[in-house]
Amino acid sequence: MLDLINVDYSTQIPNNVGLAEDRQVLRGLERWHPGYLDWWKDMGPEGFQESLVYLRTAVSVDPKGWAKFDYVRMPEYRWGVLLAPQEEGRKVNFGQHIGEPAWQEVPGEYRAMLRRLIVIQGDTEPASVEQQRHLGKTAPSLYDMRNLFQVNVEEGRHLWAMVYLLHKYFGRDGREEAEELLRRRSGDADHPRMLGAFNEATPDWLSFFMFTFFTDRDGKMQLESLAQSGFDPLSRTCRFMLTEEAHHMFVGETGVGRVIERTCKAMKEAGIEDPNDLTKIRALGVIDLPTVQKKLNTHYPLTLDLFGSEISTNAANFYNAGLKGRFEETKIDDDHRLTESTYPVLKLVNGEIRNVDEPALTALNMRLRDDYTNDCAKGVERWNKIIAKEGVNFRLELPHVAFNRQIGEFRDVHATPSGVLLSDGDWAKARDSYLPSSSDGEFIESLMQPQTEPGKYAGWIAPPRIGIDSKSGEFEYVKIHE
Ligand code: BYC
Ligand code: FE
Ligand code: FE
Repeated sequence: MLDLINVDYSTQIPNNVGLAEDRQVLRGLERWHPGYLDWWKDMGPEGFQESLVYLRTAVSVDPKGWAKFDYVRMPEYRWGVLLAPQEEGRKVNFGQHIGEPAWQEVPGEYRAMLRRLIVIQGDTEPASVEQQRHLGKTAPSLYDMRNLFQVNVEEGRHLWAMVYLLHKYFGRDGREEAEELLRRRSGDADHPRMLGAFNEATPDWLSFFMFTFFTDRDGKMQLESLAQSGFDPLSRTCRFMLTEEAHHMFVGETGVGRVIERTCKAMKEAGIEDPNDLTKIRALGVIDLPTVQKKLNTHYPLTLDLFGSEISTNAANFYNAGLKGRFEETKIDDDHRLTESTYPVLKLVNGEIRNVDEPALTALNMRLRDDYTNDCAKGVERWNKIIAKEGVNFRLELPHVAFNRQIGEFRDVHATPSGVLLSDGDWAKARDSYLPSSSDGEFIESLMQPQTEPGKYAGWIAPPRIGIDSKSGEFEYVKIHE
């Protein structure tokens, strides 16, 4: 009898999908495994492959307790294939097949579309590990270093999740796609990762925290939409990935929160009231709030680009086919077909930014992006509460969606963070007041000195309120030389 909650360790690949009885898929994955380990050693965290890291490993998919914490050398991490338990009688919940039983096999007519969705999802996971591989060397504490590596090994597991689907359901072309996922490289001129944001650098820890706040949150939104899928194995995979994703966003939100807290406290101690007095604030060895805003201005638009064009026939086709739904699809009270309804889309009309009603089906990217923006805005308000509590007169804001975009309706225009359109010349003059300049970057880089003593934190970031797995702040989260 297959135990769908607990993980089977009898094969090299921990899983709850009965791999031991699925010889062909098991063999395929065992053949892929060495290439994965080579990739991890080449492109995973640089300089810490032999260190003992206090990591959580998924040992179950029981929501009441699925993780076990222990010291692990990262290359020995047990990356597993874990799907949320199958729901009895689950149906396709939207699109033209609404009401039909959810598919346990790939519907032939949707094979190409589904494979593409899975490959794009899979491609982002190793990309983020590549983008973050150099950050261990400048970690502000062992606690933060451990969180970085936790995120990294779980993104590795998310790659496994997609590779399992490719091997199990897509035969030879699935196996070829799985090979390609190990071949592309973030930022590589010849073999880049598929989506824009995953080819950008993550130069410092403030960028890492912004990335896990903003870009992992795109992960959340996309996974939520794919968790609605009528293709049941994809839905079950994404549902379990979402439980891990929560920690990644926690790392980002608390990371930025701790940067802000430290800056405000240092300003107060030094009697500095003006948040724009950069010279004095930077002399304290903390990151001024206007520069935090500039980092936010970098990562939010890059992530908005990951939602694709506002108007997209791809998105309409994914939905119609029952492959990719809306955020919280089953909680929405409408016909779940969207053939008659409209959705307001922000567009550029005769040089003005305006809301235009568009067919809801083709506006699904815009809708998901709006849901994402709402989710981000709540987090930004929690940051603003920290600033207000420290008595500093400053607010962080999400820039307007027309600001600094590469994809969609606003890709060819320049706009200020408040959404006023600018000429090319005015943009060139104003750019460095909106986005990090090279001197801002150099200043942040100058702060990125490692702090590897247990219980100590770099001067630009406050300690966390609580540790991981109820451990104390003094706990040695990474034993670097063991
Ligand atoms: N960069 O109709 P359009 C995560 C392409 S993050 C480059 O506008 P569509 C994670 C597009 O592929 C979640 N190319 O967009 C986070 C299409 O190409 P083709 C990842 C882009 O298809 C942190 C063309 O432009 N998962 O998990 O409706 C750490 C026209 O496309 C971009 C997913 O994204 C871009 N930004 O929507 C670790 C879910 N945007 O077909 C992990 C799966 C668009 O003409 N993906 N293009 O060659 C999707 O649902 C959709 O592919 C997208 C794009 C939402 C990404
Ligand atoms: Fe992921
Ligand atoms: Fe993530």
